[in-house]
Amino acid sequence: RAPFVSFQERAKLATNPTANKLFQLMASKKTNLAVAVDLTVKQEILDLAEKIGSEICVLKTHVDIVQDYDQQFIKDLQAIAAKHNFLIFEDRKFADIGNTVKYQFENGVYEISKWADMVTIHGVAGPAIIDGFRESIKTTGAGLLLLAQMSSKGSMCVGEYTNQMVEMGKSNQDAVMGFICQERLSAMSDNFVLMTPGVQFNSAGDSMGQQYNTPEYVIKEKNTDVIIVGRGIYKSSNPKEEAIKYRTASWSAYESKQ
Ligand code: 5FU
Repeated sequence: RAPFVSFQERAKLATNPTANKLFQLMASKKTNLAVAVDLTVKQEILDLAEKIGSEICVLKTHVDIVQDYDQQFIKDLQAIAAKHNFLIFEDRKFADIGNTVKYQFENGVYEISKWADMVTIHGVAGPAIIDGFRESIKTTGAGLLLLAQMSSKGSMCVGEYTNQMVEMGKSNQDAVMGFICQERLSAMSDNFVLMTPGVQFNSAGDSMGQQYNTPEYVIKEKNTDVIIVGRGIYKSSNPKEEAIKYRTASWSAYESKQ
C-alpha cells in the first residue's frame, strides 16, 4: 500500500482550493464523513443538516429532487454549513459538451455555480467538459470530482475508462479536486481527495443495483479518504446517533492507517 500521508500534509499538496479547504477541515474537525441527504422537501433537508452538521465534513445534495426548491433554501443551507463548518457538494453528474455544461452549471433554476463547493462530472464526453467549468470556478475556487468508478452493480466506469479518468484529473489539477471511486489506485496522487459512496453498516445493497461496503473496508482496505453515507443515516430513526457511529468508524479507520 502507498505510504500514509496525513490530511494536514495533503492540504499542502492540494492543487485545487476546495481540496485544500476540505483536507484542512477534515484534519481540524476530525471527521471524514460525508452525508448524502436525498430528501425531497427543503425543510427536511435543513432539519437534518442542523442535526448532523457537527459530525460531517461534507453535505451532498441532489437539488433536482427537491420539490419546493428556491433560493432561500440555499441561503438557509449555507448558513447551517457556516455554523457547523461543512462544505456543500452538489452531485449533479454533468456529462455533456463543454458549452452545454457551462449553461447547466451557471444557469437554469438552480444556478449551481453560485453555491456548490464541489460538483461531480462524468468523462464520457472527453476532457473538454472541464473547460465548461473553468471560467466560473476560477473566481469561486470550487472543485470538480471526476467519476472514476461507481458503486452500482454492472457499472461501466471500470478498467481503461477509470484509468483515463485519473489521467483527465492529473491533466487538470487546478480544477479537479479529486475522484469518486471505490478504491485508491496507485496513479491517484495525494493532492486528490478520494470520496466513496455505497457505504452502510447493515445492508449489502438495495433492489436497484446499489452495493454497500462498511466504513472500515472502504477507508482501511480500499484506502480512500471520505465515506459518503445516505440512507444509512437519513433513513435512521436517530440520524444524529447514527452519524456519530459512521463518523467514529471512518475516522478510526483513517487513524489506523498511520
Ligand atoms: F457516484 C455515485 C456512486 O457511484 N454511487 C452512489 O450511490 C454516487 N452515489 C450517490 O451516493 C447516490 O446518488 C446517492 O446520493 C448516494 C448514496 O446513497 P445511499 O442511500 O447511501 O445508497
